[in-house]
Amino acid sequence: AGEYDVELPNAERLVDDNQLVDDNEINTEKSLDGDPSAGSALIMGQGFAPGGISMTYRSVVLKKWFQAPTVREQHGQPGEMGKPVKIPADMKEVMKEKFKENQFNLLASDMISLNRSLTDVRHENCRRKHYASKLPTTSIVIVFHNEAWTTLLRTVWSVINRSPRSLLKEIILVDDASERDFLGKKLEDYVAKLPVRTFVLRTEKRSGLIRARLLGAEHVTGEVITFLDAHCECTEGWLEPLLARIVQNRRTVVCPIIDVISDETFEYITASDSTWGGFNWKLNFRWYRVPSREMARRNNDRTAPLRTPTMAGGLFSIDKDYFYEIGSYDEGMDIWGGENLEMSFRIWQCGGILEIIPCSHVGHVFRDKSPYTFPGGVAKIVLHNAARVAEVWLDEWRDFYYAMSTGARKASAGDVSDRKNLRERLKCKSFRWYLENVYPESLMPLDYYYLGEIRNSETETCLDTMGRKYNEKVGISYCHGLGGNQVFAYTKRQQIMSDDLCLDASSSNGPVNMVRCHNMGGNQEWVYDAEEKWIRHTNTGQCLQRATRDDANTPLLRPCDYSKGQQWLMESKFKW
Ligand code: LR7
Ligand code: MN
Repeated sequence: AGEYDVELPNAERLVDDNQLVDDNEINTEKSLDGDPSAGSALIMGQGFAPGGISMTYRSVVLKKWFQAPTVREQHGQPGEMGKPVKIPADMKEVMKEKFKENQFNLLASDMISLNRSLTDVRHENCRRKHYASKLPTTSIVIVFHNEAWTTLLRTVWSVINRSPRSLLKEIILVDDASERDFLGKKLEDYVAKLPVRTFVLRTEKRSGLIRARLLGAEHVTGEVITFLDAHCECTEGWLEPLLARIVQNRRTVVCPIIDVISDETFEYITASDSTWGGFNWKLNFRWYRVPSREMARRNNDRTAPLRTPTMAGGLFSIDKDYFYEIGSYDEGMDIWGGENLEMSFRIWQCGGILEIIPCSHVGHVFRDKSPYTFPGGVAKIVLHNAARVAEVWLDEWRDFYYAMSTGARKASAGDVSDRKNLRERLKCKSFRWYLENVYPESLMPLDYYYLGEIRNSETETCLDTMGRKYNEKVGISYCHGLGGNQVFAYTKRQQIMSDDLCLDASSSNGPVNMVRCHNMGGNQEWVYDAEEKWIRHTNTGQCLQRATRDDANTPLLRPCDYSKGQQWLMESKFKW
């Protein structure tokens, strides 16, 4: 309808099944506004954390569980209220050295209080919301490998300081074979003194974040498991809306908005509330703008839960029993990567719901590079994990993934029979169902005529993205038959696309550019005439023609003239 030319046959049904309780129905209590410090008692950080934390008892108007401590600003301390830390000029060298340890500014992190204050970043309507009076308890599971002391403990303190104590069952730290002394006994002694039960588990050998989380989950005694990365900061009111959503439907898996803690300055930067999770042909997780279809479903209420096709992976809450019912994690995945998409597809395809809860904000230190080793090689591990996702969940759309690189085609998925059995046992729906109902905007097109190289019949040259980026000209080069930059899909929407780029022309004599696919036809609509072998641009009526001069490696738009240079073959029907 309108923006998307695919039908959403089941979209209505989904809404009916799952909108069990409207937020407004339970949003009847008095506003929280008022004196937040009324009745507050100051408890010190028990001698091991700088600064004071104030525990506020607002029990007159509030439910028992709403005893979230609040953190006061500690004037003069770096980074308070989420502000950026400035490193003095004479410490820049030390800073650079320390950066390498974790791929973030460790010096800055070390300067900030473990209890640093943050601003309340929620939308103001969120602050007025009240949630069900009985919320489940949760255990926090944080896995880490060689994490820095201050980021790890600031994560822990932010949980302690900003979660209603009665909802917080315990904090479980899982050390995935770290090689840093301070993460040994020193850490155990430290957490033993925390005001919330906290303990450290250790994987015997490096097992990767997936299996480390599975170990943590086994020790959870709360009703809900909440996973966090080891370099997060939870903000005011982060937990209640997550748990409240699970109460409404225990098959809902919920993520906070993941705000950005700068890897350079540790500034707390609020992320957009209009992005959701998607993925590209390479099976990389990516943030994309929420389409208006989903905004409309939420009645344009920016505080309403947002159905997301995928999650980033590190920060989410899930009913503990449901976590196991739905197949926890794929134990065949190593170190890092893939598990976030695997779980996202599994949740949706097997009857669950995946949401971002905009009233819940948690910061995360985003880094450019991974700081730790990938035993056996990054590519091998990441491609292995991704292949498992493709094999188990993607059905025929796995071709898009394999088309993108020889590496992907060569990597082994290992034995996936257990996961396929799981999919059978849970009677999960097809990837087609997922594309139709959850993610019609996906870069993997629901319906397509062709996936493969597009060859000029005169010259044995193929359309080629040349690895170029947005808004650059599409190229043409010798057909190598290896996929990658020479793989295009010709879709039912009449796009010629490569991953997130679509061939696009805005004037009748070219050039032909690669522009982000907008799924709205226009300059991105091409008609392939299988008889004449023309690729005709609808808006201009012109035909795609190979480069006329040998040195020009970009195809042109010209009046259709039956010449061989305008004949294109879409024949090598994908088969790698
Ligand atoms: O071998 C390992 N063992 C571990 O315990 C490797 C990692 N880890 C720990 C690590 O110390 C950290 O606490 O696992 C956690 C996640 O690792 P990161 O921080 O290196 O991952 P990331 O933040 O770069 O990556 C995102 O994608 C990952 C895919 O496997 C995981 O799902 C991460 O949890 C996830 N992080 C987030 O979702 C936060 C937002 C990032 C985005 C987008
Ligand atoms: Mn992380």
